Amino acid sequence: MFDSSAHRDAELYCRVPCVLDVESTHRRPQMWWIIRSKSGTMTCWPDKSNSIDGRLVATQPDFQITPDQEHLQAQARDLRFHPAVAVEPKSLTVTQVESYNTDGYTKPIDVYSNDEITDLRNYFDQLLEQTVAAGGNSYSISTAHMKHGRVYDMLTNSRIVDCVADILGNDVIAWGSHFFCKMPGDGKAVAWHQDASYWPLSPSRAITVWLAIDDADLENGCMKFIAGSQHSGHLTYRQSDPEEHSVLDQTVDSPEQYGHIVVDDLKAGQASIHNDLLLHGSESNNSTRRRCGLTLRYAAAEVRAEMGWNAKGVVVRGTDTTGHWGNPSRPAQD
Ligand SMILES: O=C(O)CCC(=O)C(=O)O
Repeated sequence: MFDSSAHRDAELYCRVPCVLDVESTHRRPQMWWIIRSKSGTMTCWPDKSNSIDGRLVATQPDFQITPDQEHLQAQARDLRFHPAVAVEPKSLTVTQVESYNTDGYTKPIDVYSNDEITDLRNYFDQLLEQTVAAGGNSYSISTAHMKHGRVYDMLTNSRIVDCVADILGNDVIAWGSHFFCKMPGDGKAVAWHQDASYWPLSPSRAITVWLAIDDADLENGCMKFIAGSQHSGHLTYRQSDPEEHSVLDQTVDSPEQYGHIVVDDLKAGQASIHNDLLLHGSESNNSTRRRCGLTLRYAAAEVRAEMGWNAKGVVVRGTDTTGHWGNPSRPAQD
């Protein structure tokens, strides 16, 4: 028997719990979900499930933050820049849409008031404390909208989705939420990279809203963009060296050959939006102030996701006519 409240559109899936012998890859055998979507796509994801009285009780799928390159390379992906579609944007200004198309990002966007972001910061402080107590760290809170109702609320906030729809069009999927929280002096950087290079998504009609939970500036390691680099396609990268202390594992060298550096400094409650092919990164936090940002990821509904990532996508605007995305409901717990 299988219990799960993880998916609102339960009829979209055929769920088959099974144990696969993956000893050949030197990993423990574990429980997987094999999922068949309405459109017939078969996907498979590892599941951190508990077995209670012989029943499987779903907790959460274990999506990798940096998926296996072999799997990614096996997928035919269309990694070209797709400009914003809105001729008459409703929330962004025409200038902001134009700057997104030219430079690959737009900033700053005022999202939360001082009171609202203070409340959200207090929430995050508690979440971080619980995460660390459970053995995680300040970078490990990922796919958080499938576990925490308050993160789901931020991801689906109509003020944010309105801006996203001005870029991606009327049918929008919200599929990712990951805190990048640099503690003072933790030494962690994010090497220059393109998000699309990590994601099993095609075509590359996906963007990130980077929401500042704390003030972010050069001193505490805010993001930097290479303006216009989204026009250069999928760039050559190498595996990051351990000395780079990067949170992720890809590094694109000599970034300034693709454009000039722009500092993404933001006040808490503000956000920036960047394209999935835009080259970006951040240096370590050498200040005494924390720098936490919540990355909220969106895609146009026409985008196809592999490696089971379609399970994460919430339909936040318009429709998903092919039923590709899982459309998980709001988790009950904060
Ligand atoms: O927060 C950072 O410093 C990096 C975030 C990032 O790489 C991203 O949004 O993809």
